[in-house]
Amino acid sequence: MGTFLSLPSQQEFQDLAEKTGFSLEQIGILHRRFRQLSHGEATLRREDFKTIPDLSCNPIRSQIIEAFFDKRNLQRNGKGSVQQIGFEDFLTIMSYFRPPRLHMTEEERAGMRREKLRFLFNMHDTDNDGTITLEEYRHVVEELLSRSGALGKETAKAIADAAMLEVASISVGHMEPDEFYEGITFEHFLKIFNNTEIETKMHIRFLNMDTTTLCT
Ligand SMILES: [Ca+2]
Repeated sequence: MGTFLSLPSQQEFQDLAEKTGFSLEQIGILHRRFRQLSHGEATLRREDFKTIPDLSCNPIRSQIIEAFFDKRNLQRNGKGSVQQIGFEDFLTIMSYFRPPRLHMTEEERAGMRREKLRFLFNMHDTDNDGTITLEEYRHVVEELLSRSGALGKETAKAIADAAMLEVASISVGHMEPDEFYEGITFEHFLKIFNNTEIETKMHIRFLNMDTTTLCT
């Protein structure tokens, strides 16, 4: 038996709001969601995420679940992952999916954007070495495409390779034919998403408590 999850005090609610940028009301909703997922216990494990209907339809579900346990995203020291997360950890991860507030300064918006991109980057850089290699990238593309069922593994591989080549040319400019592209660094990653308004696009249908949702 784990520890039972208690309702945070008013003061704890305030502190969490300040730390994560969520409103008190949002924290209340997320707390209920957390409690539902953990079955009333104080921590969440990977298995608990497997019951989320919206997530079960997501082709990159295993990467999303892993992201919740990734020390880099939890802003803890060291690399690797943890076995279970508490409510504050949960809020920390959920805050990466928060849309930008109205009246944000340019600087705040840029900071938020960078954090979100860092989160996405970590999701792809599965071995924590600071580079998204062709192998890692291919893995994601294959998972995304395998859902459609129409494409074979070889085709998915070819699409990933072609996309990576394009990424390489955006990141480093002209490459000689014998030059080897080692992979996407975070700086490259920022360049690639330069024209994408990621801060409004990155969200997750995660608050949906409806358990009747079916995969489409
Ligand atoms: Ca890597």
